[in-house]
Amino acid sequence: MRFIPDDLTEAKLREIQLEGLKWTVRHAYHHSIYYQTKIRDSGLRPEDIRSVEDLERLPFTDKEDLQEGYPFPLRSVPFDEIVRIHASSGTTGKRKILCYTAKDVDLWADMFARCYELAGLTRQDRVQIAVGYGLWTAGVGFQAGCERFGAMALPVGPANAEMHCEMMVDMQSTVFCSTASMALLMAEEIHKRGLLPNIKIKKVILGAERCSDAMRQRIKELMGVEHVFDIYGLTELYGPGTGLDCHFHEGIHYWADHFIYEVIDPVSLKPVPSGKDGELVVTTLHKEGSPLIRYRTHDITRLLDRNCPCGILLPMHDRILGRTDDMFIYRAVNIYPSQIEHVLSQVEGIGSEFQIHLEEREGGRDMMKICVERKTGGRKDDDPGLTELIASEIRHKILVRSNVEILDPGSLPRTQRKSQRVFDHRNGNRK
Ligand code: DLL
Repeated sequence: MRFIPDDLTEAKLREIQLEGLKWTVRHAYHHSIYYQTKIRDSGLRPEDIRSVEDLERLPFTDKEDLQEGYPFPLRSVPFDEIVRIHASSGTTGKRKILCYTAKDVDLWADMFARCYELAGLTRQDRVQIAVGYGLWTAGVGFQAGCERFGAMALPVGPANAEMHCEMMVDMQSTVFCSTASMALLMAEEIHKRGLLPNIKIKKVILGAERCSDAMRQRIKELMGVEHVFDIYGLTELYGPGTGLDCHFHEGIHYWADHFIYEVIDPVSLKPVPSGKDGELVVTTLHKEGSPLIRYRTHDITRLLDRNCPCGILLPMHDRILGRTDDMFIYRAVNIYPSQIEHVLSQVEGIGSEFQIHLEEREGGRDMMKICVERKTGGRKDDDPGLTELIASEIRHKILVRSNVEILDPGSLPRTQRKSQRVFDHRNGNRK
């Protein structure tokens, strides 16, 4: 192992976490007015942090805190130590801007290199990077990690399918990195063009959005790849590369020697035990530019309390199951898109793409329409049966009525970015 530590023990990890936590609280308190005020208001001083358990006494940080301090929220170093900024678009309000010191950028590349190592790459691999460059952390994250690891980076970025196909064939790329939506788009394109015999992609690394099992399976089949790896990350926490599932695909290993993950109940804000779903909260241990103290990601997952057969001592969390702010209310029922996705993924005869449309009918009654595609090669005559089956499954498993529309394969939009699943056309979108 070159990047993944192989000498970690639980005791050593706890020692690293305690030192890192103490350092982060001291650093943030003494260099950021924002953090100083927040920590002081909670009645704490940095010296009060004596064990990892004291983390729970610290106040949370949330996305609003990043907007209030715009344009340099959470900044904890002088400007002359900042070598780069990144931003995530954010659907409402101002962008979230995060600053990085030279050490942050360096550490992020090391962490990302662990992902490539965990995915079993070698320096012979050719890594085609199909995510966006620029203010978004994605492109530069995948690239810096690849260069640090020592494989060949092909920084194609979010180019069109034509260009990606050409590069795959000419450069004989072996690894493809993108969002889940882009990987599906490319897999279908390769299939349509009959390019499978001419390409050498063996591994796909995807993230930035949820990817259903059905979607993963389709990508595997159409691209002829051995493994599809799930990579997690968010702008606030460096960017992509904060964890990846190994080839056993039992969960996402994360770098607990660089950050502490807690999972909390988003209502009571109390930590939930391992294995139970909740909102992921992150505290960094070595981040200088914009450290995070109990930052609420709003991503839903669970910590996994088991050892992975791969033998790596870094702990795991489950795939991201959704976001607390993805939830919508339909006829007084709280629904996450991932619940609909789960029902759909168990229905034979349909594709992996779907859209949920919420409409307000005359008389004020809400209606939910679920659009899905017939499986490639499926028969139109089967549509009425499929419609009935899906509506009935939704009724039984989610306890709501819905209309289902079966579309021709490939008719829902494929995007190079993150796919939008829910379209709420109702007045004042009920959340
Ligand atoms: O999406 C960073 C990234 C780029 C990760 C490319 C992986 C690959 P943001 O734009 O700040 O950063 O969005 C972060 O995306 O809070 C999750 O809701 C979602 N997300 C990221 N990775 C995954 C994943 C990047 N593997 C937000 N599965 C996060 C599900 C994911 N959702």
